Amino acid sequence: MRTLWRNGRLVTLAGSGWCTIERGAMIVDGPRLQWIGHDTGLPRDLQVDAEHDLGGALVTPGLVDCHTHLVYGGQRANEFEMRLQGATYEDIARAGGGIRSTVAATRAASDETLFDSAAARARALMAEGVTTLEIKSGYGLALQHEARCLRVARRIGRELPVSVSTTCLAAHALPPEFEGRADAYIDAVCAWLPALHAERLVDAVDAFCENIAFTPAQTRRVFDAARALGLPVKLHAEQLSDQDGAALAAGHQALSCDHLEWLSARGVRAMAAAGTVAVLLPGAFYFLRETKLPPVQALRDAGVPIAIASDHNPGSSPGLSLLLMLNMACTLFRLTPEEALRGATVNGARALGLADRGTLAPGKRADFAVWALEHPNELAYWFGHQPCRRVVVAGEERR
Ligand code: DI6
Ligand code: FE
Repeated sequence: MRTLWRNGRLVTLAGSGWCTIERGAMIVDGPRLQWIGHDTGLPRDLQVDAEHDLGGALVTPGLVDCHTHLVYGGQRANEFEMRLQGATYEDIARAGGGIRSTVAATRAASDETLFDSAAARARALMAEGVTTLEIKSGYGLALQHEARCLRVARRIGRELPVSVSTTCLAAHALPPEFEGRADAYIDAVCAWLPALHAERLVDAVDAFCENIAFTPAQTRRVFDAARALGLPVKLHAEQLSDQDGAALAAGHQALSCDHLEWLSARGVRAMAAAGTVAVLLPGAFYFLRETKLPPVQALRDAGVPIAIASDHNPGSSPGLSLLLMLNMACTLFRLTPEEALRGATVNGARALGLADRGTLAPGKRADFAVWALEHPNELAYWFGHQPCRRVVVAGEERR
């Protein structure tokens, strides 16, 4: 099936700057972009099965949300209220709430409930032009429950018109049955990975390296187990304190380090040397009322690619709008609108190890969004506004 899309304002992001083609056309062959250029440059003898006039509308690559915790039971509005009364995120976690309370609700939920709630969240993200979505486990914390959550994530990718990458985050928190035995829990996580990998449930392995979670030494063991299976790693690093996690992750050729408010100059250098993407998560920064900003200028100076994601989760970022994250990346972290859009397209894809998407160029996946906007800087400008009009995933228009 060959389709022609013509008369669009195409923001390709394929070079430096926005790379806009006015009155642009794309020839889509099956799931891929075959040709992109000016309408006037289309081959004269072109034969296509279908043709769409975009009416001058703005088109960008489909959005990539490269960090979500979409599969979980329950919600934590009670903890939001506790924090409003003065408790901190760390206090609540140390008292057995936080991630552990979501683990209890997730274990108690049926597969169907987990799927239905996660699919509804995925649809909310997709409505704003998301065509690729990463989904982490990390609220099961037992082999059977981590596997269940990863199967739900895979099912979302099968049943919804969105491409899903899965990440095993079994090293997210210590489950109650391992209280006081964190090293034994890490042994267990390392032992689960081969089975999860054999079932093809894992595209990458993540961990939470933090004083309320796992130490760098424990994180290293999880990474060694992942790399032994050939799985790429990523890390929740330097969110609440500097654990030197980014340098550890970069030493394992991590695809990304995520959060990074407390990232040191040493961490920046290590990430630059390894080509690791910095995934900034303004939703969690905002919702936890953090004040320490990630070192954006140091990342730019070192040439570390910056991605932006929703970090959707019930504890620190219960939001379902990637466009709001673009706005917050600009207002809170002072990214430019172009950096923000690159963060949710080409650099988000890179954080997932996906080189086949994130720009509009021949050979890339035909994933794109059509917007009721004049200029791409508006994607980071409006908030609480839904300007996405059409979405194409792997060449097929989403209905
Ligand atoms: N950092 C986060 O922001 C999420 N996980 C993590 O390691 C929060 C998870 C939660 O509070 O449920
Ligand atoms: Fe997270």
